[in-house]
Amino acid sequence: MACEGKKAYNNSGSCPICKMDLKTTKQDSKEMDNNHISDESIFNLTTTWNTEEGLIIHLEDLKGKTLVMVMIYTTCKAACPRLVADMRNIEKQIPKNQLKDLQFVLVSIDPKTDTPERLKTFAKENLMDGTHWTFLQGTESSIREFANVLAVKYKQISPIDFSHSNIISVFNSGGELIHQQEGLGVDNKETVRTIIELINKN
Ligand SMILES: [Cu+2]
Repeated sequence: MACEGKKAYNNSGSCPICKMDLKTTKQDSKEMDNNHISDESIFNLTTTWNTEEGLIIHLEDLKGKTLVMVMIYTTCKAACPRLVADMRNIEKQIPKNQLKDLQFVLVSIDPKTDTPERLKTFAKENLMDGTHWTFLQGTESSIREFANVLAVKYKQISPIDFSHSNIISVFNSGGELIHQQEGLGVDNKETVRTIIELINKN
């Protein structure tokens, strides 16, 4: 509630100072906090992405869920199969009833090969076609921009191969980077603990 001045009150009635009738304000402050995106949020990236389901989305569309993200390419024979296994290993340790508050996101670094169709096939082959899995195809520049935020480095080293960092990143529901694990088959206790903590906080 607000009167003509700048003060706002939780109750209806009249302003105890100026005695004017209070009017309902458009939005209460709690609601405004929920809509706020901090400067550090990946939701500030305005690029568009194609999902494996053929939808066009902004990263902001992922808002509201804890995010576990990794950058891969589907034809990788070396590191990516192990990164995918690591993602599934993390998934296994999350209580089933909490998976709805979580989104696992795999961003391709090879948008030429990894079309939405190709990503869909890859998702099915790897039993990652549940609704809590999302695969994204971007453009060369949107992928590079996203990688920079994650401090992921990658480089095309042959027509079919890339060298790349092996990093799994955890974001809170506001799109802020909270935790990263680097390496393949590393101890993921801390990652799982962080994810569950973020889900419970949300
Ligand atoms: Cu790889």
